[in-house]
Amino acid sequence: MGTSSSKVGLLPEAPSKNSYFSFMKSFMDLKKRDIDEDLKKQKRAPYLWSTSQGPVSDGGASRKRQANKAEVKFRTKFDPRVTARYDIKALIGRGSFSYVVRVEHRLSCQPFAIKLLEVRGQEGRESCCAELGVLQRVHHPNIIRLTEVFETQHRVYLVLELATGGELLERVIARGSFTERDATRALIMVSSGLRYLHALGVTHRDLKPENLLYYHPGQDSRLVITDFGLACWGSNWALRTLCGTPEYLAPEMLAGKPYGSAVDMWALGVISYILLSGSMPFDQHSRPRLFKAILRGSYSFHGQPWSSVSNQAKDFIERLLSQNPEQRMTAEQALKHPWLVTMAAGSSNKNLHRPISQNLRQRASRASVSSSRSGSTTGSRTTMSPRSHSGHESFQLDGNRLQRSVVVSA
Ligand code: PIT
Repeated sequence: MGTSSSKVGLLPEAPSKNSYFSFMKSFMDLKKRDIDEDLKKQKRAPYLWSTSQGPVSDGGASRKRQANKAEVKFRTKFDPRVTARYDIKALIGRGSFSYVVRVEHRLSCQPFAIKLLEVRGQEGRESCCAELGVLQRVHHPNIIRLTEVFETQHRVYLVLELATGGELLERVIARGSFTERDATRALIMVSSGLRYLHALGVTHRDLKPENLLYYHPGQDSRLVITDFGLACWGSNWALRTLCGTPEYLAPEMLAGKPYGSAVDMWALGVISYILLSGSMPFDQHSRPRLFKAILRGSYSFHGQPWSSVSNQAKDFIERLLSQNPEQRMTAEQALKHPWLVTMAAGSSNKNLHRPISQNLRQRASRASVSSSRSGSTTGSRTTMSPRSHSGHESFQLDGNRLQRSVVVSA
């Protein structure tokens, strides 16, 4: 296969009679816990992680040796047709089946990012086609832009615009001040991207702060939504697969109900909560407890800095963290919410930076302690992908107990 610009068929997820029973199970997926240590470190302490520097930035000799090994390894994975056009500069991110590298176009000297996807088996190819199918059709300033695609039998190379401004929360920490107005700026951009995606019929399904990148380091940078690895066509009630990052999963998805683009809006509510407080609305140690809290909708605005946050901002979050997806704000409605429309003009303009960054750092250090304990699933922010799953799983609250049920392939 050569350089490909071919359109990829859509892969709607509307359940057919049989496929209903073969929807993939997602949770407690041990395979996913085998994800390499680099990724675990990266995702467990995401708030203090520099995407642009990666784990090789802190200078220790053994780390440098490891980094060199990793560098040799990923370089060998690039097809000569890709390296003929692009000079591979550095590894900037790594997933279970993928690498993201910074490259330079040899002719124009322009920087880009290339996401290399390892395509294994039929399922791998299908999920890759879904990701590619979405990326090839989206054009919006708040969505990462795909410029070129190369395909080989076992790999796909997505050439993407290079976002160098860092992750959303890294920037919050790096700033000296952070106000509600700053939060609304970021949330308007994410909501605009979501409004566009949802109007096209695309649900992202893995919206979280790590997937929101600033295009450049300047104050006026746009924010772009990245990582369409779980994105799919089918926005309303057509989807059943349980996948995403535990802390951001919507209750209807956990409950195994058919769901739609409202799951992205729930995730936006979680992100808004984090952005204004540096803490998670649902922050239980074990997954059963976490899921129980989400299914109950038990979160609060207690602790710092919530007493300094406006009621309008809290109302915005409440309307996103609504248990009933039909009552949850859509992206269109979020953009019309008075808090976003006025860009928090009615709030006190207090600098919330200190409590937010304190909470973010505390959480990051708790996560790194728990990640060093073997066998712990605490704080795992790893995306759960439907790729290796063979059944449909859901969770129900039965009194105080969380019941898990799995429907495996018929
Ligand atoms: C950048 C910089 C960076 C990461 C990315 C792009 C990743 C982008 C991406 C990842 C996906 C996807 C689409 C885009 O489906 O640090 O410019 O999984």
